[in-house]
Amino acid sequence: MINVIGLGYIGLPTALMFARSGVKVVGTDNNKQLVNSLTEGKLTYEENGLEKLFKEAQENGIEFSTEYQRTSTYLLAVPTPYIKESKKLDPKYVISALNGVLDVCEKGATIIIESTITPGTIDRYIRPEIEKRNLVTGVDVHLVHAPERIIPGNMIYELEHNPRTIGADSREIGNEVKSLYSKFCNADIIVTDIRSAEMSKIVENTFRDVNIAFANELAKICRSDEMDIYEIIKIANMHPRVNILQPGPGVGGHCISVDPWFLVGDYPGLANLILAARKINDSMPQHVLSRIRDIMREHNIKDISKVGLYGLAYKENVDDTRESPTLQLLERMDEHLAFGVKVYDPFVKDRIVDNQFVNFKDFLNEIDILVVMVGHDHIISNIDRLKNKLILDTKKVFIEVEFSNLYYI
Ligand code: SAJ
Repeated sequence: MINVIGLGYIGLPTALMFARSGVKVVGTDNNKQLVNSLTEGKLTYEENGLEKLFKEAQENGIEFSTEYQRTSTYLLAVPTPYIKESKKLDPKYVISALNGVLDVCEKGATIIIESTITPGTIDRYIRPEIEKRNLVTGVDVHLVHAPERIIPGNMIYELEHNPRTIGADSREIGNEVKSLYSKFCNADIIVTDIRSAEMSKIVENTFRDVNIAFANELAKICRSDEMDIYEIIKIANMHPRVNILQPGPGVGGHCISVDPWFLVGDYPGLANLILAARKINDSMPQHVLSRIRDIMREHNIKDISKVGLYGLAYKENVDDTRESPTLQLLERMDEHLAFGVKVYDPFVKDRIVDNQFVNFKDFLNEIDILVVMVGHDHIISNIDRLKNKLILDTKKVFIEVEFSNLYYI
């Protein structure tokens, strides 16, 4: 039996995949409400294919509980937030989950940590907790780091098809965990040491952040000198060894906008390019504000409440708003006492910010400038309703010919 600790964005689908593949699974979370709703068969967030997977896992007897279970295999998928001031990872949830496990686990149990952690976290924070109890790693418990790689919006497919990394102290345990994941993962699974697994996860997300920053910096350069960034990226990408990503209103989500900070926090003075990239991506909401100002000036619009931000999620077709560029932008506006901008997102039904609309028609009726912050399919399919708006399309979801009043970042 596997006890999966933490039933959020990663823990839940992973627990369901194991259950579907025939492994006995108990999912544990200290959020009673979450456990109750899962037990009643209600999902807590939307994701492609999650409903179907949930049903199949239920048919295979998955259970949910607030209690840690006594067993030989644990999977920890709890949050690893970062401390804003120091930019370092805060391991408090992993430590508390680990202690919960150590209270009940069988001798020789394997504890797999899926949560993203910085290089050295297991040595610095996890092993000492085990030693405090006079337990010996490799005898009383085995530690494994198996970082997740799935992308919101395509999680279920990627759980099955993405290659994985297993970091373990011994090859034997690494191979055991590899065969466990092979029950649902059809791609290559590489077994390595724990520090390499920790570092490679952070490196993957940092690679993407740096590359998005490059696209964003180019967008600013092109804007300043009236060049078409999209045309330039299209041409440059025809080179067989060039692959520039897309500029946008900023980088959100709990991974790419967070993980590079761990390297900055842990290696000050060394992580220079990484820090610069973070700063560029964090400056994009401000750049969008400047673009809104340009458009307001050009059209003599003085009232910010005539501006509507479309999209609160951090990217297209998901309801996840963590670190979203729209929230970053609203924060900037708040700092400058600029209130009244309207907001709408078809995926975000709860009101989480001021002036948030739940009805698209009402939202459109109130605004003159529509700022597309997120390229949900919904906005593309509603293109006909936008003809009389000024549009700032920060994600390039619309092409020039469709509107006369279309602006890009
Ligand atoms: N973005 C751009 N331009 C691009 C691509 C993305 O501005 O060309 C923005 C998105 O709009 C979004 C942000 O970057 O705001 C991040 O989105 P994403 O789709 O690039 O990635 P995430 O955060 O959803 O998921 C990432 C993935 N990591 C990599 O691609 C290296 C995923 O595989 C990881 O599992 C996930 O982080 C994680 O949990 O670590």
